[in-house]
Parts: sequence; C-alpha cells; structure tokens
Amino acid sequence: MVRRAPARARRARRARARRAPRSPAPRPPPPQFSLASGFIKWLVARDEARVLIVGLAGAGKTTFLEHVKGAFNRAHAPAPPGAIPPTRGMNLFKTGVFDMSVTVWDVGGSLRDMWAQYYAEADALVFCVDASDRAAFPAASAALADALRATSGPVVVLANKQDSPAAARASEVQDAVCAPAGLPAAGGRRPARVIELSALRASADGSARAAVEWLIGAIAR
Ligand SMILES: Nc1nc2c(ncn2[C@@H]2O[C@H](COP(=O)(O)OP(=O)(O)OP(=O)(O)O)[C@@H](O)[C@H]2O)c(=O)[nH]1
Ligand SMILES: [Mg+2]
Repeated sequence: MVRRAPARARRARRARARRAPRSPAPRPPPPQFSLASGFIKWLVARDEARVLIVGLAGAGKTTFLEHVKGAFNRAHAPAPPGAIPPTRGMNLFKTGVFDMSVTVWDVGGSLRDMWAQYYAEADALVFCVDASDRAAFPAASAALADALRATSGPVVVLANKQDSPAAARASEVQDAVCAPAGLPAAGGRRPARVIELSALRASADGSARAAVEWLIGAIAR
C-alpha cells in the first residue's frame, strides 16, 4: 500500500511550488578564455591540425622539422648538419600548439607521387625553398603550384638557407617562386606568407615556432 503524505504537508508543498519563481532553462555558459590559445582553439572548433611540409629534394625540409621538434620539445636536440640523410619516406612529429594536437609531416622531395597521399589530410602547408639555389626556382614554383591546387588552408613558404651569402630574400622568392605558382603576395584567397630563415638555427632563433604558430592561428581565420 502506498502511504500518502498528510494533507497539511501536501498543501504546504503546493504553496511552496506556487511561490517558487520559474527557473529559466539552463543556458550554455558564454565562452570565456583566459588565454589566446583557448580562443584560437574555439575558433578552429576542433582539437587537431595537420601540417604538411613539402618542397624539392635538399631544400631543408627535414632540417626544419628537426628544429620544429627542438622548438616544441626542449628535450630534443636537432640533428646536426650532415647527419640527416635524404628522406626516403616521411618523418612525423606530434606536439601541442595552442592546446591543439598538431601533427607535422615532412615527405621526401624525391617522392613527389607520395606528396599526393598527404594533401587531402593537410590543414596547412609549409613549402620549403632552398633560397640559395636560384636555378631550381622554376621547378620549385611548379611543385608549389601542384601543392596549392591539391590543398586548401594557410601556406608558409620558407625562404630557407638564409645563412648562405647568396640566398634570395623573401621578396625574390615571392616574385620568382610564389607569384608564378599563383600565390599572390597579399590579399589572396588563402592566408599565406614567405618567411626568411635558416633551418639550421630555426629552433634557436624562434623562427620554427613562429612559423608553426602562425599557421595554426591562420587556420582559424
Ligand atoms: N647552409 C644551410 N644548409 C641547410 C639549411 N637547411 C638545410 N641545409 C642542408 O641542406 C641539405 C639537405 O637538407 P634536408 O633537410 O635533408 O633536405 P630535405 O628537403 O629534407 O631533402 P629530402 O629529404 O631529400 O627531400 C643538408 O645538407 C642540410 O644540412 C640551411 O638553412 N642552411
Ligand atoms: Mg628530408
């Protein structure tokens, strides 16, 4: 048998319910970010980003990746010059950037067919140019054009090997490599920039970290 509360208790409960203000439906809390990193993550609306590094053989992709590792992982000592063999497959590094899980791949420059397998996965592109090898600029530009056609998202073009006295500066790489590939200096449909650096010291001078952080921030725009 179900026992009912006494009548007086039932009346008091009904009166309390009448007096109680109707509570509004719970609303999701407004986004509050104590750090720019959280804001960028919110804008990107996901937890992962994938960055693909391509460029002609010998341009310095793996050296740059070594210094990206060094920049985001203090325990990693980048391999010294001469210790990195030509890449016969791909190299991969995973790290956190702005609270996002970021995977960076570097694919061998002599394996152009293999680049295509990674294009669809890439959220952002790094195109590495040996700025000291002007004779290779037309080939670099053709390779960049292919990569641009097959990807979307932000692009960083590295004008690498700036420690070489004869290296082309960013403006020359822009004119000779990027523009013919259809990548304008500014105001194009995708965020893009040319960064001058020497991959050999890119963890020490902050340029490796700056390039990756710019790309991840640009994914959100
Ligand atoms: N002087 C100078 N040499 C560099 C720089 N970056 C890379 N190199 C050298 O260029 C050569 C090729 O570098 P890698 O990093 O192996 O080039 P890669 O683009 O990965 O080449 P693949 O794997 O064959 O596609 C190596 O001897 C590096 O030490 C740089 O900033 N300055
Ligand atoms: Mg390599």
